[in-house]
Amino acid sequence: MSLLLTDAQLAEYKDNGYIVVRGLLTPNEVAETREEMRRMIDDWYDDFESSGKEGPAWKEVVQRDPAVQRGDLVPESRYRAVRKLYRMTTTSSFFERQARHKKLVEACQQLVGKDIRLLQSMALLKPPGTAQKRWHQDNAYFRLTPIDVMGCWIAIDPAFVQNGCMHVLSQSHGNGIALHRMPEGSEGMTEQGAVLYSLADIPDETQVTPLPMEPGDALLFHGALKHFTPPNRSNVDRYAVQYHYAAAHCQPTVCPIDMENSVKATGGPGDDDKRHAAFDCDPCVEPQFWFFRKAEMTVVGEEKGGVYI
Ligand SMILES: O=C(O)CCC(=O)C(=O)O
Repeated sequence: MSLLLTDAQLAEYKDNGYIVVRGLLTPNEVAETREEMRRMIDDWYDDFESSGKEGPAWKEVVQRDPAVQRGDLVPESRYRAVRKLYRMTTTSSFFERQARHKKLVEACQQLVGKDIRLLQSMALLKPPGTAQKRWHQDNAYFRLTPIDVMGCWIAIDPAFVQNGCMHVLSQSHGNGIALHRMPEGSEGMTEQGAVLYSLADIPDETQVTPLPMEPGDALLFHGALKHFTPPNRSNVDRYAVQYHYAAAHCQPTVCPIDMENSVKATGGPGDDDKRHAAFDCDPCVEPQFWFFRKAEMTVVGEEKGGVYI
């Protein structure tokens, strides 16, 4: 295995809970990523316009802004109607290959262990006007132990403070998972419940580090690092892709159903029937499920032509 990360970077990750790797993706790979995101959105719209239905699979992969869905907001383009693509590796061979990208996999192996699972993939489009992503620790959603869990957030557009770049609380990864809850006055576990579920105590602004990044730069961060992104107050998009990996030896500490109940208990009435329908796992049978979802894939094998197969 080649070593992408130097000893100094490994020490920095250990101390601070994150590192930024400049130019992890080449300009060509960045351009292909943007194209694939747009291709998926185009396919979704073609399907939607001909059938009039979102369809269950598409609804999960292509997540439109709720205001657009309600008809309260008319976006200037179909791309700006979409806030997030989710679990893209399940329908896109491009993203399935990208999640196995040699540099990505080898960096993750250096940080969390040789056998890794991809917990989830997402593309965060954050068009102008998009709200903040609240302060949180990613393992609050996964609840895996040990926290050999990490995120890899890759800028596809230039990311800066005004358009909502990543902000971290350096060295906040050492004390486990702090209390997360639904914000006061939120309406329980609606479709946005998982988005609203966030840290009860917001870090002091003066301690926070904004991380402006150029296209292709990657933020590798520990699953317990506190982080957030502010609203996009600019007039430009802020595309990013994000992969979460965990070492195969990680185990869930909370049964997903109990987890679900504790989220509900901190957040209002919820909608039992709707939430129940979101479960597709039996945690007692398949312990690698996180929260209420299954890991997307196991990354094993050998590197061939720049990807792990
Ligand atoms: O890209 C963003 O705005 C937020 C990403 C993030 O922190 C997350 O999805 O956990």
